Amino acid sequence: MLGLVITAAMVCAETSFEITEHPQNQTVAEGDSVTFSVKAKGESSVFMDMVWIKPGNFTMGSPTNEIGRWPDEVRYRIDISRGFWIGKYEVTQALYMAVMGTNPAKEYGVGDDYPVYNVSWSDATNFCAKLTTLEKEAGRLPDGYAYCLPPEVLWEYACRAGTTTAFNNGENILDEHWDKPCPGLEPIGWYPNNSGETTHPVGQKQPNAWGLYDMHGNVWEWCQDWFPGYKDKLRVVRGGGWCHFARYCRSAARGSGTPHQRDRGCGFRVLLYQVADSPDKVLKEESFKVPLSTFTYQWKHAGNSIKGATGPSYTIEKVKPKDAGSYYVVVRCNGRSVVSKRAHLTLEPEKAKTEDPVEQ
Ligand SMILES: [Ca+2]
Repeated sequence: MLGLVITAAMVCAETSFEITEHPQNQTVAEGDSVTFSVKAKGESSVFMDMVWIKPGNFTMGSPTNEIGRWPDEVRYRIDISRGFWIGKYEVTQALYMAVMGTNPAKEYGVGDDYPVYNVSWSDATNFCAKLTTLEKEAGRLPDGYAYCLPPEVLWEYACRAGTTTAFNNGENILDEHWDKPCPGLEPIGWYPNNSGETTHPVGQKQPNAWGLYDMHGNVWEWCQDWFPGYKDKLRVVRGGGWCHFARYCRSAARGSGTPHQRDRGCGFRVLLYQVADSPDKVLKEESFKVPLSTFTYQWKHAGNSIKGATGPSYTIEKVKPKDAGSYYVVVRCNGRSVVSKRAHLTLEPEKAKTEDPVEQ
């Protein structure tokens, strides 16, 4: 029930905004500079929750007596020397829409707080890059930090949260008939025996000890890595999903997909890390919310997009005759857009040269 409450508070994709000041008509002389500007006001409450994961060490992979294991789950002792932030939830459709302006999910659960799926590894990394850019532009992300997909070693460290069992609640698979219900997985994950063949809103099952939801099941999660032995061909996915039995949902289980494959059962969660040492020490919180309500602008002249004119104002340094005409801007926020009124730029007729001597 706690999960349900948090989910409801977390994702509310109500976006309502309006343009409060439209660009104004202007009349200038050739060679002058002119600026059009717009003001948009509104509210959006799409947030992304990030959780701090402390440095430490753990054993990656599974013990040889774990029921359901595959031979590639070789055990390694791993030291994690630097902490990082990871998404508390899988990236939801509202978050994806807020950043990318589209929602590729259909048929297998559609709604703001459902996890996004039908996204390729490339889509997911593009999301991370764009989110990094937006957050830097908004002044919320210091230099030296970036969003990315989790390397699988960090994914498994965060998933296990100190556990060494098949699932992060201390439970294991007890039945080698892989299609049978798994009581240990039931309270923490959506998998074929309880999913009803669809995804579910994030955060409804119990979190792990570090507060992360849906690390087992719901949607598979893309990781950064190439699948071992398949460099340049397959990327790693982790955690299993609503359409794969309990065996695939174990902490150590590893799946794969081609980088351009879009699958109904695969989404992702983001990781925020320090790319390089940075003088900024802004990010110290144990957890924080990223408000994804950034306005984006695209100015247009005579109906065509003006390259690079993507701010709340647009300046022409030296007006030429070809610049005359109508201007407007398309303002977007969380996938919704509003078009401003048109403003006309008119050139003054050439001034009379009164300073010239009058010829007799
Ligand atoms: Ca998942």
